[in-house]
Amino acid sequence: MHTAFLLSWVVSNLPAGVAPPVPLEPVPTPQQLAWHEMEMGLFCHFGVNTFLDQEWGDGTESPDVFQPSELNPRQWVQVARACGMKYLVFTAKHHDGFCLFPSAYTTHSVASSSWRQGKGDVVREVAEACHEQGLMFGVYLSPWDRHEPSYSEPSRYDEFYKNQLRELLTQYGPVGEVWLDGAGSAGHTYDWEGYFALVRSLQPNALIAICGPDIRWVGNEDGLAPDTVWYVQERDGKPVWYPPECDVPIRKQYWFFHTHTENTIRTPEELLEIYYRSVGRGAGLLLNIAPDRRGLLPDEDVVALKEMWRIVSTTFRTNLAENKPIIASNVRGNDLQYAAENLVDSNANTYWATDDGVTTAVIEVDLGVPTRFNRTMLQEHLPLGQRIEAYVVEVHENGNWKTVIEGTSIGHKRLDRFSDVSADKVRVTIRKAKACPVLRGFGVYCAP
Ligand code: FUL
Repeated sequence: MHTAFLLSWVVSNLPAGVAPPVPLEPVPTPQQLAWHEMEMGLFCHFGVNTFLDQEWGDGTESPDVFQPSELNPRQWVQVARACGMKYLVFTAKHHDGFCLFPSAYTTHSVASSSWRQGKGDVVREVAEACHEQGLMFGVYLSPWDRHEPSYSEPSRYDEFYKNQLRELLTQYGPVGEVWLDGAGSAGHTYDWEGYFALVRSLQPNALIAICGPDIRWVGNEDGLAPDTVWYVQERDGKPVWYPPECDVPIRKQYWFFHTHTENTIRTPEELLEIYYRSVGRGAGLLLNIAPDRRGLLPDEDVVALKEMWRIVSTTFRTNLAENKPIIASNVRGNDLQYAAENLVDSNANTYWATDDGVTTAVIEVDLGVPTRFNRTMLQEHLPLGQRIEAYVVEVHENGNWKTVIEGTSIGHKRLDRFSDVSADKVRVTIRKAKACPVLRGFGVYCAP
């Protein structure tokens, strides 16, 4: 008999394993889960402001000022991809109302510009570049519109806005995120529910962010999440999965390109700090690099981002705990399926879990020899909900256990930094959890 056959016969006749933990509701939608995996996206603010050295246009700008000389969104997407970004959000219309696509509902658009004799469509080029190169494409369509005359009549404006949404969501292929900015809208009534329903019907996989129900604004424009990040939030009186996205411009204060602002470009070290305090705290990072008047991402900004990404990828290239011996104080049903080995196997789909009711536990990795490191990474298995509330990381150095980190939430990813240690063992104690902990990954790294 073939061994392969024998093996499959044995496996298929094994008793069914211990049941997985019951999901801790609410849990993320498949689209939110996929978004957590993306971690980082590129925000691109581009429009009439780019050519006028301004941040907020008032809607009186002439479409003719929009004259990119070398527009090439493929370059934007290449940069994003090379720097670990998995999506791009583009300003199809900012507060000035100027549409970067030839909307049929207004004349305030690229169709009225002498640029490419009114035949240009920036949204199309950005969407195509994203789709070609495998980046998720997202749109920013400012609800606040300072040009559109119907804006003063909310119900008429709602129709106008929905028409523009429909254009963007039906003519440019898959749209993965719709970014609904709340700026400038205080006191105005929008048919938000109607907008959401339209997005759901036309692009059921699109995440509706900020004023929408799928992704929340982190609450500042510095790219920083608080140290403790809870995905479950109260919205309309109901607990829902509502993870934060940190949006931040690479040039301090400037979402759009301005001349003579190179001195405001954040340094690679500052960008790294942002990375640790957004992605490293379980939030998403949406970093803005504004295309310049050529229609390209400026070289200086790209250099800073690339250097930040080089440091991140060098740091996290080698997981010193990978496939090292690991033990746990409790394994669900003593079933191999939930073994602690799953934490260091580099397989994102397997996880370690404890028995129901066991909300404190320890895992310990044996590195074999004293090993230098200064970073750890923890990841929860989010399909079963966010569970862990407090944990401690200790290292075994010169024969003694020493605490290096006392943390709270983990979520999709928690990166912790501490000064160099030289330890032969490292352990993580889960001190408090809302239900039995379910972790999918643990990493130990040495940043240069
Ligand atoms: C803000 C806007 O007012 C800024 O211009 C920019 O678009 C930023 C992302 O959101 O609310």
